Amino acid sequence: ATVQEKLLERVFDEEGTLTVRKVTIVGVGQVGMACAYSIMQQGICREIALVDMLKDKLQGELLDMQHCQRFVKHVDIQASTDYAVTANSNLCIVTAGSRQKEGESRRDLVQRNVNIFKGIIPQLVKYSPNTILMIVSNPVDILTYVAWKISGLPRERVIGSGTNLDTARFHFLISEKLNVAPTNVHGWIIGEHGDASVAVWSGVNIAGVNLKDLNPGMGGKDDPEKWEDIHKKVINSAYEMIKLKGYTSWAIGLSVAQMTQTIIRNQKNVHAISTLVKGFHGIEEDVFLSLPCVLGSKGVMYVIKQTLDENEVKQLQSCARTMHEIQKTLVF
Ligand code: 6V0
Repeated sequence: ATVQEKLLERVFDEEGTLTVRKVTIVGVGQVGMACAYSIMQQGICREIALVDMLKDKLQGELLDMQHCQRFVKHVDIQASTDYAVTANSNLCIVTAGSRQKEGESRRDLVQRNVNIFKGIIPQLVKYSPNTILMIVSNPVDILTYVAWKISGLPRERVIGSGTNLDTARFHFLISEKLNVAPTNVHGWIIGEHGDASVAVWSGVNIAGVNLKDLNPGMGGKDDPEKWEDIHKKVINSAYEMIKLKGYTSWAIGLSVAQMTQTIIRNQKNVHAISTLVKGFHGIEEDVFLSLPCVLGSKGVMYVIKQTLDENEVKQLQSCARTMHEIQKTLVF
């Protein structure tokens, strides 16, 4: 008998008896591993499956994650280039693909990453037909649309990480200017993750005090306090980090982990995520952009009908038209 047989008396066969909470992450680069690490560290699920096409990198990351297990709430980690490892995932997070080089915009990556998605998305759906897909690869809004089309999944189960991260950056910068903690800053960045994002200045508040009531010029060109610079910094932050450290990782990892927790635990928190926005704020195109959404274990439960001012609506509509034009040029 083996040591295991001498030590342990089997009471029942555990195969198939548990409802396992499982998350797959495709792409084990800087972003994928920051997501995996944050999700593991926070004990959000029971199983994590990692997929990439780089076998050695996968194996190295697997070992490193396994050696973490002594320090965290135990999570089973698997890694493979074969998508069979992802079977029965509740959530599949896609971070695979090219990232921006210095001077490139997110939109410059589009056809390259669409080609990669053609290989990935059908495999994920084949092994986990009931999964929610969360797209992180850029340009995230367009790729979420592409994933929705390729997957054939209902709209509520295909989301993009969207402006949840931009919103967190916004809260941080406002918190610095006011000397109030970021968690107590309320306000939203919606629309495109990236250059055309919309800051909803009309709703920014601390403890219910609307900041625009205190400074009606807030967010506009004629504001002596130049609050608009905060939104510019949010837009430029990825470019700045790419110039300084080559990529961005930790904050997107935590942003994805926060939304993963909402989904896995059916928490109904509101996040700014990329969802099908046709019909909202006068948008007529089949495009994905971020709006505040109530998330649960089946995906997007509700879209919040935010009160926006005329200028904010105009910006959203114009962004939707641009997205639609780009989508028309894509081959998939
Ligand atoms: P990276 O470090 O180059 O990692 C990308 C990974 O994808 C690599 O390990 C590749 O081997 C893998 N990969 C490529 N093609 C495939 C394929 N066909 N199948 C499986 N794996 C594949 O890039 P990084 O992790 O920095 O960025 C990944 C993506 O996330 C990029 O598109 C970024 O632009 C995007 N980001 C999105 C953010 C967001 O807020 N939505 C934030 C940061 C980066």
